[in-house]
Amino acid sequence: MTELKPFPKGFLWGGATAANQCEGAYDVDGRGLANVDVVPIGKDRFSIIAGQKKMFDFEDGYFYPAKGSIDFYHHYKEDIALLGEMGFKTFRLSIAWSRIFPKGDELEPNEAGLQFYENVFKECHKYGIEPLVTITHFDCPMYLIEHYGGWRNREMITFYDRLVRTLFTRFKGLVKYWLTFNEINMILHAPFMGAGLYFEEGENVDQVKYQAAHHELVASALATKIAHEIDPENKVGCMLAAGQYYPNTCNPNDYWKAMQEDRENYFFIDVQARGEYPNYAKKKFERLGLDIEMAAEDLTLLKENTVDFVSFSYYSSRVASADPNLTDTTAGNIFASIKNPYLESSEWGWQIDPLGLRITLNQIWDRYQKPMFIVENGLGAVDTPDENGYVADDYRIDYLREHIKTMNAAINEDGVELLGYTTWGCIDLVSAGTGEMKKRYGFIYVDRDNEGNGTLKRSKKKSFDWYKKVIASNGTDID
Ligand code: P53
Repeated sequence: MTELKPFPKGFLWGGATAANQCEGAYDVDGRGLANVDVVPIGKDRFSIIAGQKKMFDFEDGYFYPAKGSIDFYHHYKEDIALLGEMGFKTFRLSIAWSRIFPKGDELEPNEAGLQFYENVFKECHKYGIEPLVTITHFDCPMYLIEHYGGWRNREMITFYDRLVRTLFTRFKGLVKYWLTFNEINMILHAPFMGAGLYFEEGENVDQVKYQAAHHELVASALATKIAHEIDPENKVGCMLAAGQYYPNTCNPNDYWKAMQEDRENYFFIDVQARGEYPNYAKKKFERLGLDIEMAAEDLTLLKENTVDFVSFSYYSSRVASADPNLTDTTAGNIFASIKNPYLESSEWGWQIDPLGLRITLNQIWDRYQKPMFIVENGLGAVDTPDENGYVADDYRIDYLREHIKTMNAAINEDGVELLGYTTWGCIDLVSAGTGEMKKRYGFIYVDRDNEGNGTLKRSKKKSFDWYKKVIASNGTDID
């Protein structure tokens, strides 16, 4: 038996989801249309999420997986009961903005949307589960995109302000852990999905992205301020799609390239956790000829309202090379990376690197010295259920076990401060990258396929009982 030193007392074990990838019910109880609804599965998906192909509404001949998804909207009681059975201490979920403000610029919220989340949070507390709430996990009401241009427009800050005030007031006492923007660095890689950005022909894409990033960073600081004012118990975190870059060789040029790639991602967290634009970013804007418009009060707001903790997703490390002729990149990931010959890959070409998690934890800790929270980690794989819906997913258990080991070492051997761990897609849901249902991460199997067929029946996989034991032993028994 692998015996690990215990995790800290009160360590928040759990799992994570996002509204658009599990709720379905896209037009129920007054919900408005959002960017995440209109991204279909199939070959056009990437150009749409990248803001290159315009698709602002449903079109014939496409399948939109988020419309129905696993219908968490109508199954939440059953689903949370299963998470409770596993002994979850926390459950990460996100708010669909367009359930609360269907168009986004209304003055009054939609009560039915608020009621839904209130029911969900109360259900969590029944089982002693602390909700961890992502305020926006990629969603942006379509109305705000069509009429304001999404996050390129400074007015978005006002709408976000209204959203967060509404949430912090209504859910005071029910929610204490908040994340402002899921994978905020995704704005650079998938700008339509990440920030409702669509680019016109000939536009300076970097200018638009970094201007939108500034608006999100200000909105995030403002949310942190409001959260603390409304309830000093609130803890607000930022959220990074993490994964350290390794240099492809010890050639200093490769190291330099890796450092630059890392900075492109850490830039956001540097602002959110340290409260100011790093010099390397200011210099980069100068070099690129970007002119980021800022209001007089922005820099003070950023400085005075840094986050309480730093959260991140981790699936893999990445590799950078200064050699332009190296084209052997990993498949199926929004983050293109050179292939690492020392690592194995998942069925979707994501490379598996448990030690990379320890490295990433240490890098982030060294950089910020703020408590951390791993809010996504896991293996997307094809599961083959037997006639009872049971899946012997040893591959998933192996993946998680190896990551839990290095996470334990980071805490107990290196001394990093980690609040908790929520595995991605604790119940099977729609993939963000590909829109597939077939790419599963869960402890709970959901009977639904890529075309939307299936009974939606939930069943436990082998990993369900395994994770239950991990949590019950506070991570000491991971066999
Ligand atoms: P999927 C890559 C591509 C898209 C979203 O991804 C991503 C990443 C990984 O960094 O980010 C997160 O579903 C995201 C989740 C998503 C998860 O990774 O493509 O926060 O919404 O589902 C896994 O396998």
